[in-house]
Amino acid sequence: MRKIVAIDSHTAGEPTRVIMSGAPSLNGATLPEMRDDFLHTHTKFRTSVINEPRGSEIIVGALLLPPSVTGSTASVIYFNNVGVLSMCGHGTIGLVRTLAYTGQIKPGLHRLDTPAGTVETVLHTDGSVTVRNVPSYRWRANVPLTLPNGKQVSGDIAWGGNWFYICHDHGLQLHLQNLVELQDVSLQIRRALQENGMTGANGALIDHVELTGAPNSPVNNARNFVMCPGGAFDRSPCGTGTSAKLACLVADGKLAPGDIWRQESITGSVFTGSVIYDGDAVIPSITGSAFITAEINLVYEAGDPLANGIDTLTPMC
Ligand code: PYC
Repeated sequence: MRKIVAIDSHTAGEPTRVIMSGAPSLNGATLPEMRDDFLHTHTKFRTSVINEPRGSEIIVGALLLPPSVTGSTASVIYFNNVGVLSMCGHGTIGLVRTLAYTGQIKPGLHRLDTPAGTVETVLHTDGSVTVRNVPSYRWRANVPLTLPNGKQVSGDIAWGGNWFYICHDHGLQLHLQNLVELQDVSLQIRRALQENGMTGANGALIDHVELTGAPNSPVNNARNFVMCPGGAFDRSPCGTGTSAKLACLVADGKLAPGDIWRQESITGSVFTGSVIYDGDAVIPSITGSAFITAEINLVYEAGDPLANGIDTLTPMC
């Protein structure tokens, strides 16, 4: 009987599962090489942790590894139901909170190495966490797209640690009552991006879609709905998505260093964001809170036909 020990948390509603023991050891001299080894060689481990019946497609997993850069606390590879993420904002807040919960870190500055680069995090004394993300930028502005259903939309293509198509003119109210329509239009956008060969820099796949709109609360600046690569929507405002949005606001002259941006999610939870410049680069900081939800032993009994998780993406028959 195999066991994997994990700690679950949620950051603004979006779950993170940090693997504490039972992870495979990875080959590779660099973090991107280890990420590739994890992606290509350890699919069953990934789906056994994330997919039903032990998980769900909304969970982001975090695999902790020794630091890659001197001075960092750890390296981390984020993963989900379809693969790996270069970076994950809500996951980083959840990971920092988890390391504090287990007594491995105290309030203060902690660097974490991710495949997208090293991020600086600050665990505040009230338990909230600020993530100074990787340099973020808008790659293309106002890119028009015709969806498979004939609808026309436009949006910005931007990097915030993952690639996003950020769409303003989707025509939908950003409310959970519209979930089916929001999911449908996001998935149509993703299909149209692929069918039209639209990518991020260096041909990178745009695997996140962010629909933006007015906030529900007057104290916030905007609301979003973020469709993640595996077809689940982000319950939080999405750390990398908010970073990509901040980069677009800077490019439009609508946000400057010193300004605070309050980003509301489709569930009403909030991240605050700000930017600094590092030369020409825009470095976003995202602040939010995470809460521990479970300390778990994932148990895999011999003979369990679903030990590797249900593959919800491939029809069984
Ligand atoms: O917070 O960056 C994020 C994120 C990416 C996918 C889900 N959450």
